[in-house]
Amino acid sequence: MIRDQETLNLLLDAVRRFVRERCVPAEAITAQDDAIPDDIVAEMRRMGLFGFAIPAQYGGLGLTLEEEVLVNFELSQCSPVFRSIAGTNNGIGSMGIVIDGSEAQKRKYLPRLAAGEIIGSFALTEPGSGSDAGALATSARRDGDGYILNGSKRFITNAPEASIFTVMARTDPATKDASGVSAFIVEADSPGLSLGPIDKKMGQRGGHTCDVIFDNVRVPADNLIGGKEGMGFKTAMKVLDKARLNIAAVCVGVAERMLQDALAYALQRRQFDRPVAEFQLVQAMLADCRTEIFAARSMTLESARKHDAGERIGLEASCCKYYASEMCGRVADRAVQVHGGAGYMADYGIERFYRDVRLFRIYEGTSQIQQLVIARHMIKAAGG
Ligand code: COS
Repeated sequence: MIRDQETLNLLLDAVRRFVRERCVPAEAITAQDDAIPDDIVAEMRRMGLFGFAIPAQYGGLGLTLEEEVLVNFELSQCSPVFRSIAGTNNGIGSMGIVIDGSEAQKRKYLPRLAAGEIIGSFALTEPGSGSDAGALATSARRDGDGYILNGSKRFITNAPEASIFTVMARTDPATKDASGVSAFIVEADSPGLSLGPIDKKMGQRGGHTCDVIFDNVRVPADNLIGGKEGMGFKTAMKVLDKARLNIAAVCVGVAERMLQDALAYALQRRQFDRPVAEFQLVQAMLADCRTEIFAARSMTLESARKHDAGERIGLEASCCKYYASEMCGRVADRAVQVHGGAGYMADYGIERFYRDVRLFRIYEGTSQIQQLVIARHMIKAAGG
């Protein structure tokens, strides 16, 4: 749903300019230093980009999902780490509180997340549980007016920068599945909470992940999301439904950028006395990219509209995340191919995108988990 086209157009124009003028020129230095320049992060804060998905009454821009997806199409037409630094505040690092948090939790944390004063992070994955998220082992034992958390979380995006974590932990030790899991807001400076070294990754330099370790970390009962035990896995899944649609939007944005780079190169690079764009085998690769991006863009927008109309989009979010991330991988591969030898060389930047986008098929649910979710929806709807 688009509420005010004119205001939205102003925002999209501002994001487009910011990406073209500020982020694209800083891509190489960000990858080289493994850090986004501070002035770019500060500008993102000023533009409200840390809280565009957070409701307006808590200091965010309060975009609808369709508007959010449109912003992500634009914001992702550069190295994906620029979106990623604000991505957790708009998504998995805040949405548990937005969707299931109490009024007091919302008032306490959301305004600072929306302003980008603090970074929020989502701690679900563990050394022993990834795809089987419901089997997590981090424990939260009730102790007086609080809980004591023990365990560790793995590959946590923005953990080194985070001030708060949404942590899924098991409050019912008698269970081994999703039913005994609760979600907590845990402040990063809580005694007993420590971070592992920053992970060395294939790509996405400038964005950081690491382990988060809980050693008898005391969390006040007020920080149990929604105030009810046993709801944490469902909170996590609801957060992921929305997050997966946004990852699809990110895939569309990055793919669009890679295609623009491939087309520009094909028009400028000459072989056999003509631009390589004139060769039909190169044209086929460009056309396949354009067609697949169009498809992913359309399905993402349609699903966002469905969500804004009040319908559940678990099935659609998985379809979009699955298709768009696989599409993005194919576009990256073709974009490298169109660049020929230059595609393999770091100076041209396309090989960096090729490495960066590999993550999309893995995080926030692998392609195989999306397939499983899609099929389960189909079987359930058929009464199976
Ligand atoms: N919204 C609301 N509730 C949901 C839900 C959703 N999208 N998905 C599942 N639930 C509910 C189910 O309805 C079920 O509730 P009941 O017991 O009351 O019926 C409960 O949650 C457990 O669901 P389910 O039995 O389907 O859980 P499974 O353990 O079989 O796990 C998968 C389901 C595999 C889909 C889940 O673990 C998953 O998404 N794994 C991937 C995790 C992931 O994306 N990790 C990435 C890292 S986080 S960035």
